[in-house]
Amino acid sequence: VLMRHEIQEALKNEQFSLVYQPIFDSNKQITSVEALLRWHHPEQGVISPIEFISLAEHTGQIIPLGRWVFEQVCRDMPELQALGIPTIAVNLSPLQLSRSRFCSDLEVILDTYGVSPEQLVLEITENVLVSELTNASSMLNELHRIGFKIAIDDFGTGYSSLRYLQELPIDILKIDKSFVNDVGEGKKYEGITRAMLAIAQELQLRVVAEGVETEDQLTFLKNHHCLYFQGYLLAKPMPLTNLQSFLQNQS
Ligand code: G
Ligand code: G
Ligand code: MN
Ligand code: NA
Repeated sequence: VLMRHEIQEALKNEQFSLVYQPIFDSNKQITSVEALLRWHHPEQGVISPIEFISLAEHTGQIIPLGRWVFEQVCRDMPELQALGIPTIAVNLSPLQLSRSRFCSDLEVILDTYGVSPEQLVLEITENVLVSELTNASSMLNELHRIGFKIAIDDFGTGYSSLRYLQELPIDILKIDKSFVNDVGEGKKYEGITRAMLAIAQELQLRVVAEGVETEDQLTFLKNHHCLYFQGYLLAKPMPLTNLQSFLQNQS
């Protein structure tokens, strides 16, 4: 089991790293990458965030850890820009959004590294919007006013009403992989995915389909006006250095 002090130690000992998973348009051009956290534990090897994010949320360590992620993304930004990748998506946890200093902390980091907020997509899960912890609406308005793009992650799996799609400053919907998994040859639960794509089109929201694993899924999504795709079929999350060779091999 992971102990609470281990996260603090791991930050100090530089055991965290980021991998980047490309997001493609329908011409297989990379339009963005999503930053995903990895912990290189000295005894346990590489640990997925599924194993430690909730612990970090309970202990409050998600605050320094989230700040580290944001700083690392800013440090990597020049290299990603040089590769022709215009934006990076960063996952946020609800606790980060609940702090009143959140916006000003981010602005200080942007300043330090000379990164512009337009280069960043902030991914939040739908449940942030119904969390009692956060005054999500005013925080999102503030972040959007600064210039960040806002994406709803795992769209369709949360407990909030659809009304927020119209009321909040949302730029992107990321359709959860559980829905993407249900479309294509031999699958019969395509209705919800089709309906989500129709809602997004109606509200002029950009849609990213997550967890695309088969050509059948990709074809279905393209036929229903989805324009952006992420998933193992196209590319797995990879360290920055591998992204360079990935792009070279692609062209
Ligand atoms: O590849 P994957 O195992 O990376 O991610 C598992 C889960 O961890 C996903 O729900 C993802 O959103 C979350 N996650 C990955 N990186 C981060 C991060 O930097 N911050 C937060 N809050 N969640 C992350
Ligand atoms: O919650 P969030 O959407 O941020 O989580 C992204 C997670 O999905 C990461 O764990 C990432 O590694 C994983 N992932 C990305 N592409 C695929 C895929 O094609 N299939 C599956 N099963 N997982 C994927
Ligand atoms: Mn995400
Ligand atoms: Na997701």
